[in-house]
Amino acid sequence: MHPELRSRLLAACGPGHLLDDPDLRASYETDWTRRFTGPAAFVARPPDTAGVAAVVAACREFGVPLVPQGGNTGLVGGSIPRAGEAVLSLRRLDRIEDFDPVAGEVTAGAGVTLQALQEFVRPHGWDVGVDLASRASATIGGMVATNAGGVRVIRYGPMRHQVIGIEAVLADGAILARLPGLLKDNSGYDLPGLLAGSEGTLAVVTRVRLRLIPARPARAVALLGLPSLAAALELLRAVRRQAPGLEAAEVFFPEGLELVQRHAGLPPPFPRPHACYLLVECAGAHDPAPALAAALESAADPDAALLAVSRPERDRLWAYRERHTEAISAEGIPHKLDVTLPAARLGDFESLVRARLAETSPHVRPVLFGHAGDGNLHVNILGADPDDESPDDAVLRLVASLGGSISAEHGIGIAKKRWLNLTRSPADIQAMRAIKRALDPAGILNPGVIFDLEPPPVVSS
Ligand code: 2HG
Ligand code: ZN
Repeated sequence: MHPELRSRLLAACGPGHLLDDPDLRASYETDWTRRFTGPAAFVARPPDTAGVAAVVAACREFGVPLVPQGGNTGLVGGSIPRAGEAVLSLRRLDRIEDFDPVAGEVTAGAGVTLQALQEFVRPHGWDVGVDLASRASATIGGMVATNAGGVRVIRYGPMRHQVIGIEAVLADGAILARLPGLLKDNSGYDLPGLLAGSEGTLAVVTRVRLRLIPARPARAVALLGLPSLAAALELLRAVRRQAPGLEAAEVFFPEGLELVQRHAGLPPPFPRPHACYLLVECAGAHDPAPALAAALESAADPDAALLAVSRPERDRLWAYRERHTEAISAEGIPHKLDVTLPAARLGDFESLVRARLAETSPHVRPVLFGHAGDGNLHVNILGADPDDESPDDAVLRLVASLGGSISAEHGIGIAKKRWLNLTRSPADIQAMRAIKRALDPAGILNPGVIFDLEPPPVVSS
């Protein structure tokens, strides 16, 4: 490393926070799935926004591209170096500030974990609108940068909907500050909205002002075994109409349940197996259990229906769904696809995708689960070589042909950029490239994520 770059980085990060020893870099160089891995030139861990700005400015001057990284829970290779870029870790920006318990707003540094923020606001009667299984490691900055979804989108929307202000470092080291944020603000382009979901390619998110949701202490969770996804979706329609405060509507299937039982040591939830499992959660100020039980009464088989109200019982039911990701990972290195379908096509998609994979890649094992209420299924594929993209290709082409999107919540990263043109038009991609060129002309922020600056050869649709 050039001595001047080293001294500027050391001044920005402080002693012990510029890591170039391979052992110290290792945990920043491989993603959670273990599918994406690459050597970093170094890892810079600045303590605050000024430090981030100084790192970005120095790296830009010396032509070192940067990969911003939060809790490293991404699943699409978007926060892992690919060609010797440096990792810019935001984890030390972990301050929670300016909590307004009257308005229900808070400012979180990019490195605050979701769980730390939940634990901070909940005793005051507030909660974070987004929740996800990796809450102990996922950071608020990464969740905004990827527009994370999770299990409450059906009620509160994804991360972008929670953001009312943002502070971010631009590619030239300038600090863009839209803090503290206003609930209504139509004074020009919505920059926080643009940066949410930009996957670290336009700016480095350093602080975020979030609107909170009222904590809803009265909760009820139901887990149901059903004969098909179509039956689960039909029951969900009834729950939506009749049960107040639906917060989550999740599905999984026997292949995922078997992995969860085996790797997490959980007992079967019901005396006999079912083709599809639906988990719903309702929450409000008053006990939602009676209305939820009434909504389920006519449709659910009493031997395949569990209702939980107390926290430990609810957690016990949620474990069947939340532990899918770790159980799949314990079985092998999956290809992870994360797709949305128009609501009316979701039921067809489940059977079509299994048939398509059986035909095109008979050696792979698909594991499906996801957020039924959002039309979002996670298609995990076990048994495929890490570099064999043919099963991914088969699934994503099917999604495109049914009018869906190739990414519902995990983003494009590097894993899916080959297929971006299947569901985004040439005009869309051209506009995104123009924004990237305007904000990061030297291409130092997360190069090669979402798309390459020079158009790659296209996949014919
Ligand atoms: C979830 O819904 C996450 O649990 C992870 O989005 C999905 O592991 C996956 O594919
Ligand atoms: Zn998900």
